[in-house]
Formats: sequence, C-alpha cells, structure tokens
Amino acid sequence: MSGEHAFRSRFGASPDTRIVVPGRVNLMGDHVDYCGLPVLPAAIQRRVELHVRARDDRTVRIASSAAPPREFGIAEPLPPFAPGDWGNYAKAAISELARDTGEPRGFDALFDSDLPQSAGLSSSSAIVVATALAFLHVNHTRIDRLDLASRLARAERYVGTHGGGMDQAVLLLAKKRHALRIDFDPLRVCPREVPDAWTFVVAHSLVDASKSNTARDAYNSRPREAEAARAAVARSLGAPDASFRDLADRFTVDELLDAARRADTVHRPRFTHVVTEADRVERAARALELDEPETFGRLMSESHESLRTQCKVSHPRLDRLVSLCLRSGAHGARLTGAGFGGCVLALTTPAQRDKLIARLTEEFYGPLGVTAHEMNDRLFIALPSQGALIVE
Ligand code: NG1
Repeated sequence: MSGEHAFRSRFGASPDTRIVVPGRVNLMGDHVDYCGLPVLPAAIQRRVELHVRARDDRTVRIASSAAPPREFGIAEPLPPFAPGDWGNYAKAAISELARDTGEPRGFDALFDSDLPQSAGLSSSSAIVVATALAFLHVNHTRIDRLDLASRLARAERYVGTHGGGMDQAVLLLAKKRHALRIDFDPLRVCPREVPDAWTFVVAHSLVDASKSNTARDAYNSRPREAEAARAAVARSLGAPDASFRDLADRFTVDELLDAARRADTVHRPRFTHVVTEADRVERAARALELDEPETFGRLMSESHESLRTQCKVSHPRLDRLVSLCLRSGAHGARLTGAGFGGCVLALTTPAQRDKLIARLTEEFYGPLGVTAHEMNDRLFIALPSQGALIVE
C-alpha cells in the first residue's frame, strides 16, 4: 500500500504534504562532532517519508507502518514518553519549535521508511527533522536551514543522548552527488563533489545500535571522556580554556599526542582518536577534491582502526565486515556513525563492486541465515543524495 493510501485509510482524508528526509552515511569523522570538530558525511537515497495533514487543534497523531502509533497534545513543557520510545524523536522536534509559535497547530502524519533503523544511518534524526519540517509547514513558519539544523541538534538531546550536530545538518543541507563538509561553532557547510566512479557500499552488521536504548550510556560516555581528556591536555599545555578546535589550530597532531602522553588523564585513547580523526577529515576532504580514492580508502581503514582501538565503539561483526571488504578489493572500509553495531561503509570501484557484494553475501550474510528478501536492507550501494524535501 502506498504511503498516501495508508494515510487515507488510517485518517479518513488525504494528506496535503509529503516530507522526504534522507538517511546518511558518514564518510569520515566519527565521534568528533560533539567535540566541535569537522565531519564529512553524505545523505543517501534511503529515506523516511512523512505524509502530513494539518489539524485545527493542538493534537499530533503519528502512525507508522513499522511502529505503534503515537498521539500527544502540544504543550509546554512537553513530557516525554517512556525512555527509548520512538515518539520521543517527534516530541524532541516539537518541544523545541513550539516554544516560539504563538498558537501552534497539530497534524496527522504517517511515517513510511526504507531506511534501516538503529543502523548508524541516522534514522532517528530523520524522524526529528521530518517532524520539525511538518510542524513548521502546518504552522506556516520558515526557519533558515542552518539555524534549524543547530536547533534540532540541541533538541534531539530531549531523548537522552548527548550527540553532536552532524546528522541534523547533513539531513537538511546535503546536495545530490556531493558529500558535505560540516564545521561547527558556528555551523557551516560546504558541499564537495563525489566523483561518479567512487562506489560506496553499506553493509549492516546485523547488530542493532539503538542509541536511545542499549547503546545510550556507552555513546554518552564518549563525549564526557573526550572532554575530560581535552581539559587535562589543555591544562598541561598552559591553555586550560582551549577547545578542541583551538588545540587543532595551534598545535600539530604530534605535539598534541605528546602532550597527551604527559597529561594526567586516563582517557588518552579518546583524545588520540579525536585529534587523529579530525586530521583524517582534513586529509580525506583533500583526497576527495583531488579524486584520489586510494588515499581516501586508506584513511577510512585507519579511521576504523582508531574507532576500534582508541574510541572503542566497534563490534567484532563490524571488524569482520571491514576485513572482508578489504580482502574483496575495497579501497577502504570503516564503521559509519556511532558504532556499537550498525553498518560498515566501504569505498570500492564500479569494477570491484559486484565481487564485494557477492563475497559479503556468501561469507557474511549466508552463514548468518539472512534471506534474499532481507538482503535489500542489509547490503546496498549508497548514492550521495540531496537533503530534506517538502513536496506539496
Ligand atoms: P548515529 O550514528 O546516527 O547514532 C551519532 C550522533 C552524531 C555523531 C555520531 C558519531 C546523534 C543524533 N547522532 O550518530 O552526532 O556523534 O553518532 O560520529 O546523536
């Protein structure tokens, strides 16, 4: 059943708007956005769609083909559902935006999605962004997308995670066929063209990485530990107030790693990850500009190694996928997003692509009993796609 049809049978009327929000892969720069350091993600063709119809009251009703329906009245403050409830992503957006909307109107909405959930592909931020755009649309309010991305990054903390601003920014501001270099404080974006021959494959580890549930505490400890390490290193350099950005601007990576060796911190591995990953983002952005996929791939694999050994957010299944990708001729591979499960992203060539897919299917998914029908959500090519769209 089409989303529009499902909307009509659920709510007894036609939707008047469709909002399309992509998922994303992160090409380089994980667990650094919350330190205020740049990242290099791309939106992908897998997306969530929200069919929306304005209401005349303050009620929000959201149905979904994949989750139980949720209903709430727009109020201030807006109390959350139970921890881990998907409806909190919708409430996160609305509690942020309703604050400066005089007499907010609610809406009926139906979610439809082909974006795997809890996979490190930003399905949660896609719900936040889609709900925000629906709310703004039915209330005839316009907010500049850069401002909206910053506000929604803060807003998503409503669900209990202390993330950075990468996801909301790329979902709102991405450009087709481009990756998006994102800088923070203040938020700035710069699209970088991805050459057609660069082929990105997404492979799911079959381990859920639900940041609002099982992985929440593990995720939240990373920004805390990185910040503790920053404070210790900055103190040891006589610049206690220097942010990660200041440190990266004033010192070389080697100087910072030396300082971390001397500083009084048990979180040196987190610091090491953050400063080396930030450096990889710069080098990867250059490799993209120069069309050097081998260099880019090498940096991806180094990044995975750092996420595995320093940041400690990998999982044996992700590691296995990465080494299978490398053995199948990929230029490089890394976990993408928060980790703890979710997906691996590999960079390969059009010529090597089928070999890579066949090998992963045979050696990874086959033995785990994944059916041909399920494979569609487990292993696919990621096409750099445009950001969120509102279709009247
Ligand atoms: P995912 O993979 O969507 O859970 C999370 C954070 C990002 C970033 C990455 C790791 C949110 C909404 N997303 O992404 O800000 O920190 O982990 O690089 O918190």
